[in-house]
Amino acid sequence: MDQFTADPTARVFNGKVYVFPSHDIVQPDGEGRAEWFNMADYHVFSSENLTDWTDHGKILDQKDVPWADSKAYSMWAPDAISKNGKFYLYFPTRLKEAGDGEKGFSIGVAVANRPEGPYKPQPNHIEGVEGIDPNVFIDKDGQAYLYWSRGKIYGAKLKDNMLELDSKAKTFNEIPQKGHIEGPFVFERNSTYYMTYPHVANNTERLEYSIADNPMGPFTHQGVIMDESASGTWTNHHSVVNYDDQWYLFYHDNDLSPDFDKNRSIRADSLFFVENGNIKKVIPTKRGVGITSSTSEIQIDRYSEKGNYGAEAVFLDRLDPFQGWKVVLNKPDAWIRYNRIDFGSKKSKNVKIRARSLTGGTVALKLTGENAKKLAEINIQKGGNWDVFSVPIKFDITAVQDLIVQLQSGEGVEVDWIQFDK
Ligand code: FUB
Repeated sequence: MDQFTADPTARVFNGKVYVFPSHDIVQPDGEGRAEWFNMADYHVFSSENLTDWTDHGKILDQKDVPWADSKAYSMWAPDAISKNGKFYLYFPTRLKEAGDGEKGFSIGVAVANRPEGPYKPQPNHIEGVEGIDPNVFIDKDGQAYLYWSRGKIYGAKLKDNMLELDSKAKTFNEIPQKGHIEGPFVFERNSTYYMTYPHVANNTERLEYSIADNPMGPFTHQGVIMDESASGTWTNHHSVVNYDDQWYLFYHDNDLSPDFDKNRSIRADSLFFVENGNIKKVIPTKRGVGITSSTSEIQIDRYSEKGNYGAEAVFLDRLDPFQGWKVVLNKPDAWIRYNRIDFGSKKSKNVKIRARSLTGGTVALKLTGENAKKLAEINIQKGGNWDVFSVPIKFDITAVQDLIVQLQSGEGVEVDWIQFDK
């Protein structure tokens, strides 16, 4: 919520999730390229609980890459992987004096002793690679593979030093050829190799996958992981990671830049497999992943699901999206559900709600499932200003619960956050 991020690769290192995204910026004055991606550097982020994230700051800048055009602002989608105690950051950028288009791109490696860096770029890019969107997969036998794209997907073995190709590049021609394809991400589960990628089958990129019994294919097209974004954002770019026995899809959309889809924001949602190993389509949510403490300001505008009518999330301030959203409950019965709130073991006494309504209304809070009784009813008094309303809750709640927030009566109630106290 404090910068634009895109193309997230999530990896588990030392028991934590590290996310290596691209870093979109607004075009700097007199530099970069108008109406296009502008990306000068990379940051890395980490989290143990997928709720609280640390930004470890800048780990690589275009001006420090010896072989790159230091003014290209083309530090596109990266990947990172660990081998033999070292951490390798793979990144595409434009070669010195390259022309426009993907042709001028190659892929480089920067090496560190810790996931947080500092990363030292190699003097040259990887010989024999023209393209973008590097992805590295290390198989169970220790063999590493590099995949990348340039309209199609390519792949080759990597040498043990992780810095050079160890085979001729192969073009994966069996992956659908009609419509632009980029951003390969390969992972293995139960001896099946999943080649996942953004593909423009219709208007914008959707996430698809193919499978094989070998990291070098041939791959068979299997299905769609995520449909085209409703926002119209042209790109999507993703990674798949298993953390604490749960699979997650990291991807991006244009949440903080609704009018310009080249200033993107990363997201994550849980991913599930069906019994035959196929991937269940992931429905994007702003709720995302992780557990939210009941005593924090619960941003219910980032809900897991909403009812069919009368509830929407809109910016608190359209001119400053970084302030986040509010939920507007327009009509009686309009509702949203926010999943996985941790109420702990000590009972909550009161609930606070930051809200406002021009005409006034009553908001009901309910739990789901067997506990689906009314937890509280909060009367939001008529008035144009934000206020914090507090009421006692009607019964004891503990443990992790999903919460429903529903307009019981009245119209046009706006809610910023909800917080329980002990
Ligand atoms: O972020 C720049 C480019 O947009 C990436 O390299 C592509 O995968 C797409 O997300």
